[in-house]
Amino acid sequence: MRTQVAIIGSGPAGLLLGQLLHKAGIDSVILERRSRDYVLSRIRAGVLEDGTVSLLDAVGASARLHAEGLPHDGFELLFGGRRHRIDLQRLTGRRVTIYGQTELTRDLMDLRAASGATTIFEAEDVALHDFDGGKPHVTFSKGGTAQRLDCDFIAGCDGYHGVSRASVPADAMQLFERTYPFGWLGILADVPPVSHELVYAGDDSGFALCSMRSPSRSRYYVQCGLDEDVANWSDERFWDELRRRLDPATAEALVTGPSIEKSIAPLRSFVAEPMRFGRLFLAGDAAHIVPPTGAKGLNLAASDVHYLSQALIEYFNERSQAGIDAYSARALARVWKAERFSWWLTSLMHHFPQDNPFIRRIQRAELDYLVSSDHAMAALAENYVGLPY
Ligand code: RFL
Ligand code: PHB
Repeated sequence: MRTQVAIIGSGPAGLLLGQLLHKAGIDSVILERRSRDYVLSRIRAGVLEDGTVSLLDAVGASARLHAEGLPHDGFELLFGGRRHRIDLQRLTGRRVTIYGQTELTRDLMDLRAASGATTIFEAEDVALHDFDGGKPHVTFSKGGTAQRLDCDFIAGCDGYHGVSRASVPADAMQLFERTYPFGWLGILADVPPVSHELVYAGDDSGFALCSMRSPSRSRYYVQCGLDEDVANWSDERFWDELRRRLDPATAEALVTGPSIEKSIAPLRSFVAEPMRFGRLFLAGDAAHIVPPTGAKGLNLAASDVHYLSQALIEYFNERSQAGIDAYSARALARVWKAERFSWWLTSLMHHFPQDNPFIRRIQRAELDYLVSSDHAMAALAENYVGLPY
């Protein structure tokens, strides 16, 4: 089998890259380790920057997003027993859109299937070869049969645990990492959201987030210890803990019901540099992870593949290496700003076990400052809606 670009992974990064290339007449094959249904069962991101929405517009994958997604002009910070609104529209003239990653992935998969491009699900033992030379290829097996895919380039869009980054010699890469001493316990439930906008709560009892997928489906999170077992969290225990972290009026308004998904995600900041090794490019979670507090992970995957598709289009259409040579530095410049923002918001809003009362007072002073200064709020807002590409 031969293609121009072998894409490893059919998450948002791989699927969006495939469509951006397809629009430009560039052929790709996606190799995905899991089944289609498995990929579509993962509950993840919910907040899209308008840059991400524009990319989905550009590939024609946004009809359902515009019909069913929820445009949000602001969000709220809850501390000191009060909710404070961050007016994104007033501060930046921009907004975000609430649309689940699962739905976005489904839209991109449907579009890819309709375009006739090849996706091979349940591709086992994917291995990357000769990406340092001129003849890269990928081997894998499907249903027990060994196969080989020859290509001009490999795009490693296979997430944090994928094979692409692991194929790069350790001495060719620098890793930057911070782990946090807590995780997020998340729940999805078919109950109306407690508020029409997201509420980030950072009060004395620990962080909580009230988010949503639709006017009838809520997504809630509470900060939890890394040693917590989801099996010990009944729905009742979760709702009690969430109520404890909200102000009385919000807690009173909370509508509870049976969960349809419950899981714990550890929080991590991670960057691998560079994002290109010869004819292999890394994009999305394969190259970097942010803690979810800033809602940046999926949006960074989108900006990476925007830069990467431009570079590849330039190469195939104009035979110019310039975009390819610039890819890693261009992508990393935006990645590091989102890393900074996500680290900062995580540090501001969470309880760290080692924190002493001094740090708690500093966090509170910063939150007070933030909601009293338009300059500080504007800095938060412009990062939240997404820095320019
Ligand atoms: P993905 O989505 O992990 O997709 C990678 C794909 O590669 C496949 N794969 C392989 N395929 C072939 N061979 C192998 N050896 C392979 N190994 C892996 C995997 O099966 C998978 O299908 O990475 P991608 O495309 O880079 O997308 C990144 C986003 O998924 C991620 O950054 C976001 O979900 C992060 N995130 C959020 N991002 C936002 O922008 N806004 C949010 O509101 C937001 N909320 C979140 C989040 C992530 C969370 N979790 C669970 C980590 C909330 C949570 C709780
Ligand atoms: C979500 O809805 O899953 C979500 C929203 C905002 C975040 C993180 C996750 O910051």
